[in-house]
Amino acid sequence: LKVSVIGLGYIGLPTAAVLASVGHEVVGVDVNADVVELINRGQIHIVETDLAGLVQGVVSEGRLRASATAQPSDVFVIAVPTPFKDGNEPDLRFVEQASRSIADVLRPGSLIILESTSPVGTTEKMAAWLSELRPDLAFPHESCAQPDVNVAYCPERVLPGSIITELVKNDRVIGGMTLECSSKARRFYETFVRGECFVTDSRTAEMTKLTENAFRDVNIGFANELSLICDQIGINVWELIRLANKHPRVSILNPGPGVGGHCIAVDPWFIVHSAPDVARLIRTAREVNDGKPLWVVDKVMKAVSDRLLVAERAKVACLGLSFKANVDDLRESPALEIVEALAGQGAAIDIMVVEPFIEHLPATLEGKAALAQFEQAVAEADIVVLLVDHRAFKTIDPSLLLGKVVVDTRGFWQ
Ligand code: SAJ
Repeated sequence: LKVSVIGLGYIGLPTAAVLASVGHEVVGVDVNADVVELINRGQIHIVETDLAGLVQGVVSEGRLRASATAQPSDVFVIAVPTPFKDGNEPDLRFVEQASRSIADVLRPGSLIILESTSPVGTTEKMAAWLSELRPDLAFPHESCAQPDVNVAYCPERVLPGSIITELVKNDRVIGGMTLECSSKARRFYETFVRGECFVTDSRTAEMTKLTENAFRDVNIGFANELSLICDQIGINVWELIRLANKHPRVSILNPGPGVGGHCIAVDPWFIVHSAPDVARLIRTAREVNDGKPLWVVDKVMKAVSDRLLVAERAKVACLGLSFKANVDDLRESPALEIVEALAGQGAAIDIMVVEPFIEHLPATLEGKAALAQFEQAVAEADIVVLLVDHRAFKTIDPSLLLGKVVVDTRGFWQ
């Protein structure tokens, strides 16, 4: 099939590459000219396991190419961001732009699939926008069971760091606007997905995606709340969770410095926004998780104050900046939020940041912290703050930590 993937980010690019690798003729479309040029040279702009080789292979074989404009295709997969605008409402601007960008090249028989995490009703909205732009084509809606163009929602569910594997292995939920839309979309996914494809309507599929991430957020919120309680009453939360999880029906997640990334820290708000009066637990979990970075900052600042009683400056090594282990992604990272807050304290603190996945500190930390090498930073520090459980930090020589205050937000060295 000829497939256009709109948006070549963390989801779109791996999806385009996998589609090309199973034999589809794929055009990746992105508004960023640098990204288009880079991909056409067989290179990539993100760090993701096995992605570089895959893209290089399919580009050199001529099965994937990037373009700034959409091309006529059998299938259009839309994978663009859906931010939560200024913390107030879902921002569908990019879905709208993507719809505009494909409107001209649609033809009878085209299948459009939205993969972006979206508030319930977005797929219907997208069909309505397209219908306005292309009055000559019949789009699916309540009174049109036999549309010219098929529209479905099929959320991505892949875990950053394992995207290529999960794209193929995971089950998919496919929500067509009509039964025909669902079956067409299902046949398309079955060309590269080895998991099962479950069919439903578009609204249920949209809510399924939001529910999955809200479920994880609520469960991490539970673990984070436990960590605050345990800290207050003097119990080791890691030991507690390990023991509670010995129960056959208990499976508590890990407390951490907060919840980051552009999915779990954002998507539950879509649910809260659509049903604010009843989404109480989901909202509270968001608040608990969003409060955790400041709690960590307070812990570190307490250690800093103690140090400043006996020394002129406190040296703090912050281990990790990314939003989770073994990725380079700093979006909504609680680790970054914590380091920025520490750097803004105005106290006599020297901050060393260790982040193996980046070469330069983000602009917000420039001149306020120094990028350092792991062992050296730990050796020099008075206070060591473990923020991200990167594999590279596991093999620490325990003697390096002797005599230092350790704030291990992930229970990594327990
Ligand atoms: N975290 C904890 N404790 C845990 C697990 C995670 O503090 O026990 C933190 C992480 O450190 C990170 C954040 O939560 O800051 C989110 O990380 P994650 O690994 O749970 O999830 P993401 O954001 O990388 O990917 C999620 C996945 N969703 C679910 O697991 C339900 C993925 O399958 C989705 O495709 C992705 O969101 C998405 O794009 O929506």
